[in-house]
Amino acid sequence: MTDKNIRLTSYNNADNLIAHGTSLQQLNNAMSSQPILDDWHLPNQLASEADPDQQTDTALAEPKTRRPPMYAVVLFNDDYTPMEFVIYLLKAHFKHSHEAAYNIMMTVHLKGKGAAGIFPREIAESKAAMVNHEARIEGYPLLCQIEPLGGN
Ligand code: TYC
Repeated sequence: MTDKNIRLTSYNNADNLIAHGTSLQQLNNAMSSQPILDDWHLPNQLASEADPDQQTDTALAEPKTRRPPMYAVVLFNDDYTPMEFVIYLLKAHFKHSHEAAYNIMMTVHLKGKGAAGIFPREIAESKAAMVNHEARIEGYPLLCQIEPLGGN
């Protein structure tokens, strides 16, 4: 691993991270403004910044498909919702493994907020509504909101 492979990222370019297949854990790291390691398989340079002589036809072509604007479904910490219930929600609504759910819950618990998943707007809205509804039914104050990723 060389210096060239290490890039600092911030929450503001989260859309760029997601577009390049970056994981939820990396988004959560970026959300708390921590440096992360990017995937060294990916180019370190945007096509638009590359030397024009080196650009390929593929890099210059218009993308044939458009990606929808993406939204993070964000959980907020509170002092009353049980940890086990948050882990249950992350497994049931976002299909996380027990370990991933535990890690996301602890991120929220320790840092105040954390992303449960990343989806197009309507799916993100529906997941947040279901999580809030289920929490209210159980009598817990858990708050779940959606946040546009950078570039929306
Ligand atoms: N802080 C809560 C507790 O200590 C746990 C918790 C985690 C609550 C995540 C909400 O979104 C949340 N029981």
